[in-house]
Amino acid sequence: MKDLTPDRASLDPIEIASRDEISSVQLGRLQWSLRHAYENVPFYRQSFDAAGLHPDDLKTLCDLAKFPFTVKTDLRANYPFGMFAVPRDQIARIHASSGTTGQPTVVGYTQNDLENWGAVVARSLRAAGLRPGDLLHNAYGYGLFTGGLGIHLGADALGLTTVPISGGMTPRQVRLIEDFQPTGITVTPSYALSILDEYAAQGLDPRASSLQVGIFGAEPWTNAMRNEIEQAFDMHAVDIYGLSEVMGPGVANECVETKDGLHIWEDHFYPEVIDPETGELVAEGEQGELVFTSLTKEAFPIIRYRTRDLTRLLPGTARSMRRMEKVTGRSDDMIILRGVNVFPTQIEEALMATSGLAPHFQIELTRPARMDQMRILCEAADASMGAADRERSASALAAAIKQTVGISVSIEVGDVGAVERSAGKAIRIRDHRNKS
Ligand code: DLL
Repeated sequence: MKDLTPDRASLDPIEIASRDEISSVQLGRLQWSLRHAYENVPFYRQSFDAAGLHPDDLKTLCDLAKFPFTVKTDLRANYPFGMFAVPRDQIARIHASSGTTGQPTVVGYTQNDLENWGAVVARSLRAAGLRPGDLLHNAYGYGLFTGGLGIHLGADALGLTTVPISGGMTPRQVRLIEDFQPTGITVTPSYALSILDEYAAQGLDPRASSLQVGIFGAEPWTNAMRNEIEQAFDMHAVDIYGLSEVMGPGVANECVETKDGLHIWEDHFYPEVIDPETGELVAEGEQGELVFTSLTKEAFPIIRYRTRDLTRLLPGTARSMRRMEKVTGRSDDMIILRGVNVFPTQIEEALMATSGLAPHFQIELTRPARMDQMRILCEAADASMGAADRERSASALAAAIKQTVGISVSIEVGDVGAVERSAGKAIRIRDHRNKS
């Protein structure tokens, strides 16, 4: 793999500034952001007032911990535009979550917000090793989802040539990668695997492709999956994180030279990690739920938003800004199986370590005789695999899960294509427990 480390001179000075400089920028911006939210969004005025707090009470960064949290239901209760801090006619763009689990969450951006978003995504793409003039195959979905258009903004800001292909039509994805010769690809890790399958289906060698780096996010993925993708394509695989409520993609990104967790662009997003049970800040470096406060957003300031994502904060390495460890999963996706906490990423790790199986999987939960059961549907690595080999791989995977996670599960090794594919975020869990 080619060394893609960006020149130090090409970085934004703040990325490598001293911690004191970063904290001083954060404090000024945080005071502005709290005041802006309080003065322009009735929800924040009520929630601060109810807690007996005023934006002036924030004298140091640590004072933020006194302020109340914001959660997804607060955003839903203010559907559609109640959380906006500027008049609707100053909103340049609206995005929204799909709303499959209820009222969609609507977010808005002013023209300045779009510029800042472009700047942090450009920073992310540069950290991943892309430079002006590179060609980018952007296979995140375009539309209300922030992935496609968010990456696009950053690619424009960095000066890339963007192919806005969006998700889906997998044979065409492969054809255009082969014809246009991109340096980078932006896509969910699960859809990258579908593109990989399509390479095999077309009899093409992915290692011979022009791709030098893939920038994967929008869903949890493990270091085991990173190895799998890097080997398969002979390219770097780096992690990009973000969420619509805070901005979209580009809240944090891994650096290609270290791949040791994601640097949070702390001059725009202030991170905290809390104990999800008590809401208290955890000790430095401990795992917990990630909470974000926006520092520069005009249209949709967000104060102490509980992401539900579980991670820990680590000191800076390739940049001065702090890192977040690869997200283990969302607290919503944590399965409690007969008293044991299980994340789909743990199943992914065990699957990757088992030979004879493709990297696709889905977890099915049922409750036949009032006992929770987990079944993992996965696939034979190749169509010619016979019943005995499948049986062997299934037993090996069940044993690995028993050993690493501590639960007994049943495994079904289906044919190639048996696991449902998605062109965006994979659906990892099918929970039938209330129906069985
Ligand atoms: O998924 C934004 C995005 C687009 C990020 C493209 C990266 C690339 P939402 O649809 O609002 O926004 O979903 C946000 O996805 O709270 C996490 O649970 C999960 N997520 C996003 N990035 C990662 C990642 C976009 N790198 C939710 N690792 C977040 C693990 C991630 N989970």
